[in-house]
Amino acid sequence: MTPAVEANADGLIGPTHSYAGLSPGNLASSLNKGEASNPRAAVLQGLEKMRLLADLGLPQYVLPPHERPFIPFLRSLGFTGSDAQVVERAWTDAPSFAAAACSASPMWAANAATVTPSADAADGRVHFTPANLVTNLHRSLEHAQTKRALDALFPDPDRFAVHDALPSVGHLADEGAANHVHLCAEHGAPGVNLLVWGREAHEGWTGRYPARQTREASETLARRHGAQRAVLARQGRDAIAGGTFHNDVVCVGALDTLFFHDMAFEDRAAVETEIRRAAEGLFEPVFVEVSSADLPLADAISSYLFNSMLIQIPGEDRLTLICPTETRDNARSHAVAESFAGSNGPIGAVRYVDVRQSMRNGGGPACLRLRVVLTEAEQAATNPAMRLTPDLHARLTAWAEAHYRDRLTPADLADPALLDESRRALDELTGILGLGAGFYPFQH
Ligand code: SUG
Repeated sequence: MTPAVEANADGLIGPTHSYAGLSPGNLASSLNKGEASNPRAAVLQGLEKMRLLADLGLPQYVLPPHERPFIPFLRSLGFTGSDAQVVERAWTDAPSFAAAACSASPMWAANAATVTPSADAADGRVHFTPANLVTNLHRSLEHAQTKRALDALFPDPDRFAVHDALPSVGHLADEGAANHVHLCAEHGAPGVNLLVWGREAHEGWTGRYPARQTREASETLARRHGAQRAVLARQGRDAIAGGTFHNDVVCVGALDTLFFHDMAFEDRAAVETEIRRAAEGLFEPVFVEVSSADLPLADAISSYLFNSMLIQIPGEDRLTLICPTETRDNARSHAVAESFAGSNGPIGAVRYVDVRQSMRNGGGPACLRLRVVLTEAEQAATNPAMRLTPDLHARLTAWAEAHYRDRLTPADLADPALLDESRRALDELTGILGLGAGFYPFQH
């Protein structure tokens, strides 16, 4: 076995971060629709979280925001004229499409791609498939630019395979790593790939809210990546109806530990049995389940206890849970989280981070990061300009303070000045992250 560490690549929050209510089934998105956002506070909160993880000793990378408003999409809808006219006409004739074209949703990097570590891939490379995110219009616009970003961060084809997204059809609806958990004895060791889906491709889905991942999409990802020891599990139908739009809202895993709410899976006992069977001879899985009696689903969703980062801090034996401050503010969630510190179970410590701007759109600490297990040689093959150092953190902070607004209402998204501001910011960012001119379509 080649030793490895778990790196995080976080989505840098973009200048159009807003509350447009674009995601049915994501309760926070619906609840906060129309509120004013603070894009500057949002990006700084994200950067603080990245800095904390880097300071704890985990490699931390930055994935750049996408260009928004996304003019090529609006032009594809038949809007013509100058870019400013395209924006104006779209807001007049098709406001919901215009709002989708403005979303800063690529910040939630857990949905950027599904990742298979090299130890689990048949060809020994790290595999990435950007998620097609077809269930929501605003998110379906992400995958081509996400692939460019992953190509920039993981440029060596001998070590990394960055695939295209699955075909953009509902039958293969895919939401990326938010529905994938990798379990193993230690990073770098072969493990079990748990792939969680919400409906079947041809199922007549009658759920209250959309199920965003199909079984066939999960199967295709495993096949394409040559992912060994894949276990497929159905999300709990009642969990989706209660607002669990991704499995990572009620479940997180790291190393040998799966931490989840008792409503996460349709057939919990079968999931445990299959994981145990797949892990045979490799490790003994540890299941940490929280009951609905201790934490009703509604509390789990509003406080995002499970949308935490479960990490191994170098040198520490037990895992650390990085929760949003909302977990601390919810008495029941807080009690569950604090009970770990006093136990001798696999989770030994809890820390809280402020990502409130993102949380109001249903994005917790775990949503903001894509986990990638990397060996030393794989780390060396990543793009060093995209790795967070104290210097890059300082430069990005100054950059955000210079370019981002501190207040944005959904109505402000129609302001033609926002397009220019965002482009100026992203132009400068391509220089800071060494991405090269032409990284964004507007630079062509
Ligand atoms: O896809 N919210 C995102 C939140 C994604 C969270 N990611 C994970 N759980 N991994 C979503 O629903 C809301 C945007 C708005 O309403 O303006 C949004 O897209």
